[in-house]
Amino acid sequence: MHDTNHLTRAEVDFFVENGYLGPYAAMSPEEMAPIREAIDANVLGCAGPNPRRPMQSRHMDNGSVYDLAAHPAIIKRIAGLLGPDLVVWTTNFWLKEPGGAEIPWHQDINFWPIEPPVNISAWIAIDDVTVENACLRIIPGSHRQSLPHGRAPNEMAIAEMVDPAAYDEKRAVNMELKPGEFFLFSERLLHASSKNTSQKRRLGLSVRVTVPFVHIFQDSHLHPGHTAILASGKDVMGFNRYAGRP
Ligand SMILES: O=C(O)CCC(=O)C(=O)O
Repeated sequence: MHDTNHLTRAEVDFFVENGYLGPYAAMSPEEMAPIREAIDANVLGCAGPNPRRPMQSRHMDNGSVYDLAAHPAIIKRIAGLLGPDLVVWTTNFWLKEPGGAEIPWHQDINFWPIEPPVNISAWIAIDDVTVENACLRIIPGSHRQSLPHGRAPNEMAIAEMVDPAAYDEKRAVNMELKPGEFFLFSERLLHASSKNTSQKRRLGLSVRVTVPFVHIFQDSHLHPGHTAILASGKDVMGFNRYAGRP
């Protein structure tokens, strides 16, 4: 039987060439609606496992977030790129209320506590995400090069960015997504999002997936007690700490 969650050779080639893939639907907007309600009630505005960053690691304390992070529509597709043994090493909500700040162009690996740098992220739309409420923007093919990052202006939502002379913003693609849709992207794909100038909130969840031979600097760089998810297959390396559904 054909499993629609596995990738075709053409999809694999597209990812290798462009550094991203999708969008795909993990679920319908109707199926996402009760999950959004649970996230609004039990995640946003509530303390989480990381005392410094309440939007991070909510797969550790919330079953709905764990289920999104380990969703077969995501994990099976990533298995088509990284193989069957897969580790969700972190999750992060990205909430942009009306007026929410710009996220400048960056490559995630510049910021991350993993070695070696192997990762595919899934960005899942919890809300309806359009150009109007500051969807993610990406530059196809930008993952083939690691770019230096410098200080970003204070009004931006992250502290470091790539020099605008290093890329051509005219090549940017807007990743508009319905609730429940997601796309995949490499740890080096250049991406950004504008200030939210609309009156509509924009909420998404990033799910970061790696493989068992990668060391995650859990206690020292994420937060004490951090646990990852062994989302598929097995870990014969034993470098990292896992927990099941909360
Ligand atoms: O949601 C955003 O605007 C930024 C997300 C992002 O930088 C990421 O998922 O790596």
